[in-house]
Amino acid sequence: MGYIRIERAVCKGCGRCIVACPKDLIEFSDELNERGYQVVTYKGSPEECGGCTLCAVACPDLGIETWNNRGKQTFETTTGLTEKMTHYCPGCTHGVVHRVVGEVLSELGLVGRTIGVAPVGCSVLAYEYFNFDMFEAAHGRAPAVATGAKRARPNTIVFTYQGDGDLASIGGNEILHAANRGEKITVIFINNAIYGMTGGQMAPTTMPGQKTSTSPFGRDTEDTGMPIKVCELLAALQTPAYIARGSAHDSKHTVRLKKMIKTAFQHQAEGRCFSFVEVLSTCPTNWGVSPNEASDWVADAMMDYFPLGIIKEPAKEPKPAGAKA
Ligand SMILES: Cc1ncc(C[n+]2csc(CCOP(=O)(O)OP(=O)(O)O)c2C)c(N)n1
Repeated sequence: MGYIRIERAVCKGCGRCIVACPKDLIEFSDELNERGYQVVTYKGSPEECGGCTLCAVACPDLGIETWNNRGKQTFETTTGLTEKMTHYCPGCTHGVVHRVVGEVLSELGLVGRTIGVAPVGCSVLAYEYFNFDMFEAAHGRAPAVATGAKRARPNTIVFTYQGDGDLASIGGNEILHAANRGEKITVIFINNAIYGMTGGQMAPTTMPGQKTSTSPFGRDTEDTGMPIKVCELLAALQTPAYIARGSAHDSKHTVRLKKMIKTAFQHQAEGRCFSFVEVLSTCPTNWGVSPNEASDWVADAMMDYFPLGIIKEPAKEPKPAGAKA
């Protein structure tokens, strides 16, 4: 029989796992945990869960492990992250992206060789959560710090983790030039359409009409222009090797996102320059909606304007004559 284990202590009651379960086997319990969150609980009979992992993939808080019908563990916590509980709000997908980056580097066997650069923004404490050597950069300056680290230690894997205020606003020039120089680094860009840490101000990626604390009547594109599509902007440069956009708003998209992040790090591990993955992410607190409404908003409002997929990749090498198609 399949099995899921829900870690009560870390559950923030966001309810993303409830929506993710294809068999509707998870619900809110009546209990609050030690931190005051209403925790979720398994409501099915033991044999109903097949251990499909979708609940665990949706969880931003490393709160769920799963086993399949043969008793094999299908989802376990990655060694790419520390065991520290994050400070993120319930349903914030920073936690999901942290986990995916940790899983990828762990699966590629690169944990011991990796240096991360944390930004200023909600993920300012990322150095507490990633199990790699980490730098903290000044706001927007992560690509410069990463450039120095990679050039000084070419055999390491260096990545930056940056929000849209950090990367596309104050750090807009930094990222453009790091990409154009072809720095052999990987950039993980969290696009949650807002400045999260400072109270929900408008970001360069805020959607037309989106209400924020500095655009209370909705973003007016007559005054502020259209949201910046950073992937497409960087893809116009000749140098970068790999540019992709994924989303962490639900489990299915997170599985695809993981492939993109893996490819990005593989390019760096194989010596190719500059790989970049943008992640459409949620900020339920500053958007003023529930975690699951936030996920729906990514799908309904953001994904049309910010299309998902591989935006730029190296040309495939031609197959040698006589090789099988
Ligand atoms: C030089 C400088 N300017 C401004 C700030 C204030 N500040 C801190 S975080 C932030 C924006 C964070 O938004 P984002 O990068 O989108 O990340 P999020 O918090 O949404 O994850 C700003 C403007 C700062 N810390 N330093």
